[in-house]
Amino acid sequence: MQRTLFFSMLLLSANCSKKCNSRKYDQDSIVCVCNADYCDTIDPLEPLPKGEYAVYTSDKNGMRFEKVSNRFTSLTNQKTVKINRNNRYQEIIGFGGAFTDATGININSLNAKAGTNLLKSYFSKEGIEYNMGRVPIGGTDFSTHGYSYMDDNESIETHFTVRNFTLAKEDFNYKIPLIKESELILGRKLKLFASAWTSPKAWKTNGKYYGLGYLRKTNFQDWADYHIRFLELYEQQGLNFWGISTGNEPLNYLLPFIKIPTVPFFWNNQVEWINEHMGPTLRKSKFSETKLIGLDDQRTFVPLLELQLLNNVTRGFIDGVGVHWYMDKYIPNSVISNFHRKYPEKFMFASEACISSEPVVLGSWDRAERYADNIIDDLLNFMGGWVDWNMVLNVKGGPTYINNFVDSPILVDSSAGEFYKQPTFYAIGHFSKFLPERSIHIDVEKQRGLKIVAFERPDNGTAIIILNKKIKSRALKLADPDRGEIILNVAPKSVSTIVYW
Ligand SMILES: *[C@@H]1O[C@H](CO)[C@@H](O)[C@H](O)[C@H]1NC(C)=O
Ligand SMILES: *[C@@H]1O[C@H](CO)[C@@H](O)[C@H](O)[C@H]1NC(C)=O
Ligand SMILES: CC(=O)N[C@H]1CO[C@H](CO)[C@@H](O)[C@@H]1O
Ligand SMILES: CC(=O)N[C@H]1CO[C@H](CO)[C@@H](O)[C@@H]1O
Repeated sequence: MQRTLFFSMLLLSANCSKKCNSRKYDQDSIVCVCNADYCDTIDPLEPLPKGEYAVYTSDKNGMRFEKVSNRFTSLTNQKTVKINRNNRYQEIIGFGGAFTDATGININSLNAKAGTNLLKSYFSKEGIEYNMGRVPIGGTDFSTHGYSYMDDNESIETHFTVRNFTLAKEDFNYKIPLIKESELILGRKLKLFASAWTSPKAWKTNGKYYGLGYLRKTNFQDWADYHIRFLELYEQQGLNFWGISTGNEPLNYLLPFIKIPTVPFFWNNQVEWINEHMGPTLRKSKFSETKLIGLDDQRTFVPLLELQLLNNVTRGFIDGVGVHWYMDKYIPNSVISNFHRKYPEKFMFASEACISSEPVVLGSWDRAERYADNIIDDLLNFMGGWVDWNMVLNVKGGPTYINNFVDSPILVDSSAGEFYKQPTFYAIGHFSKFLPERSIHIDVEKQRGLKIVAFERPDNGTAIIILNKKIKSRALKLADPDRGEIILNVAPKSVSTIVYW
């Protein structure tokens, strides 16, 4: 081996991983087709000997995590892009997706072996190693009908009671078993966080799951108790939550045509609910360590969150912030970096993202670029993670009972017994696989025409992710003063991850 190394600087990896079974539809790139018998894998990541690095590349032309190993060359005085691990920023919280009803329904529509291949793609060491999962508290728009956990008796009982609160069949069919299987595949607990879409209808002034119907003040405490009961019943199933949010997109009602189930809150009444109900109830419960995640809504509304945190009691209860990506192109990154400067003690992460308002397409590299671009922007601006929306949908982008069809990194065609790993799956994988929890963002010099972000891993490895949106390849020299130089040709229209120890 040493001799080979001596004669050839280029080491091609021992090829045990299974290649992408690619298929081209009408888009600019491909999907990787999986079924019960076959699914592409990545070799588990092992620390490399000092002096070596590996580059994994996915691109528009169809490379998927293609690995090339090489050796550092000695430092020169030539123009290089410098890595500086003395400048250290935020820690990684994690990467993941949501265990919606739609996710579960689609996984269950495959046979067990194919379903396991799918979960392995997300959670195993041969997959992209998600460590986080978002769990809706009750139904969302990606359910087959609207529901809460106290529907049956809402006309006779308008306050929370333990006896009248029951988990839904969806929890037992689509969420709990799949979360457990995912944890088995991951080999440890997932970092789960819960978000509620809607309360029981009877607690809202319009009697509906959606629209401009406020939560009645007389039900504010019920709504807090309802959240705690959810945590208790999931704990009885062996599932514990790292975090719980103050509610999914409470400002959805501002868009009058949207029928997404919502508990509308304006910033000031949400402060009252947090300070007098949710905050104290959570902290006094056995789940006092569970993180309370504020906002759980668009970047647009970060200024409203700042208004909330002017209140010291609220500031004391809110541990961190979940941000949704849907309006990001209209709101500059400085909104989140400024928030970090004002509230450095609050962690931040992207708690929801997906390609929405456009039909599902199979194999769009453009969408992969949108994912990678946004993830890098977030990581460069103090965010500690990125959690996708539905982990799995059908090829129409559902089921969704309000016909809010969207795209997903994995789509299932159950009639063919297949699922398709979209370019977006690999885009997020270039981060999730290589940036374990507690990796620390370090400095790397900006490069015109490229997006680049670097991290030091908890095992002292270094991971650098590069997005090239240009149609030309790009020669690049990276200098790590502790290691040497990396000479690289960044493929056109690609995402690459460089790792070394
Ligand atoms: C909040 O705390 C800060 C710092 O301790 C203090 O200066 C400020 O007066 C407090 N504000 C309120 C509303 O209590
Ligand atoms: C990483 O480096 C630090 C400082 O050099 C050392 O103390 C620590 O043991 C290393 N950790 C691992 C996992 O190698
Ligand atoms: C079916 C059921 O458990 N109903 C209960 C709802 O809560 C009220 C008040 O605690 C009880 O009286 C009902 O029996
Ligand atoms: C879900 C639930 O608690 N349903 C109950 C509603 O109330 C009726 C009548 O008291 C019960 O029979 C249901 O079990």
